[in-house]
Amino acid sequence: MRLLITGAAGQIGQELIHAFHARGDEVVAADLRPRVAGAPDEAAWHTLDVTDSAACVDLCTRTRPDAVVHLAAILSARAEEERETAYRVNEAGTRHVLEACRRAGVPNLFFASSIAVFGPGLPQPVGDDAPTRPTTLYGVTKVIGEMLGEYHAQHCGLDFRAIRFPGLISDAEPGRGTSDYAVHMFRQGVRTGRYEAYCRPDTRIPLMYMPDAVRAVLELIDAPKNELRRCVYNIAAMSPTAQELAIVIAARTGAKITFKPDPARQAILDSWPQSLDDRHAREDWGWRPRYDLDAMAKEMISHLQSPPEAIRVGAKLPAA
Ligand code: AKB
Repeated sequence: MRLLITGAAGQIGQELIHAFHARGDEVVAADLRPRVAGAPDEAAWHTLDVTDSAACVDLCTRTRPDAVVHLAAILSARAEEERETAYRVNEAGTRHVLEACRRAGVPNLFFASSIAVFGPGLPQPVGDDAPTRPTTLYGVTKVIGEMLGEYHAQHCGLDFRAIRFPGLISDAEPGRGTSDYAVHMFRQGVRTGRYEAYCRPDTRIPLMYMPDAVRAVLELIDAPKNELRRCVYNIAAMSPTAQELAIVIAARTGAKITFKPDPARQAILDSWPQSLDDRHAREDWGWRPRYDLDAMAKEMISHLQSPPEAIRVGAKLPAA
């Protein structure tokens, strides 16, 4: 299978390139940013600005992928500070990539959605069909992406599939999302022995370790179409409070993690679900997370404490 990944240099993209490559898929990586260190030599790297609709059509037409994996996006904290960029990349960019698929005859598109499609006040855990009334611009653009994808599925014959990702944890530098506090707790906790989190200790949002997220993408892309009852799926793994996460990290590293809430970022976190109901993903394509909080902490910390040339995060998955 040939896959074109937009936003390939981002937190998820970097890991997906390896995962697709490891199972023998051909990867066409596209990003505004230069080729990431460690990307397999075989992964062709293209400069792509998704705000340029002609460039999207041109790349899809030239590379003729079997599927596009559309990850390019401005994350939540940055989107509030750079609204114009968020409109162009998240809303127009997704529209351009969908239209490029239609015009180039690309039959499949995977879209990275987010827990951010949901807003405050929902009964927990939040199910797939809960109302999507986000209070962040990032969330609004993710809802638009989901709806545009479903429109293309209904009217243009596109096989559109999407996952609403929790806050993702990996050792890569996060890209100005609001769930980043969880990543920084690990990175700073291991590297400097201290971290001041910008949220309250009782903050609770859904989190997931990157190897589970990567496997979910592969499993949903591979799932037989006739077994999928919907295009867009919640997936869940764990929902610790920030304090619970800090305790687990401190117990393993001795790091001193403190809390100084930033009102703007706290408001975003408070608007998101505390936990997700992912029963449709479990029923339709057999989704199951493999990492709980302890398994994630053990592996993340050992990985961050290893020299850079050591194995990649999640290279060894625990048994199902
Ligand atoms: C963010 O914090 O913006 C993202 C997300 C939850 O989608 N990690």
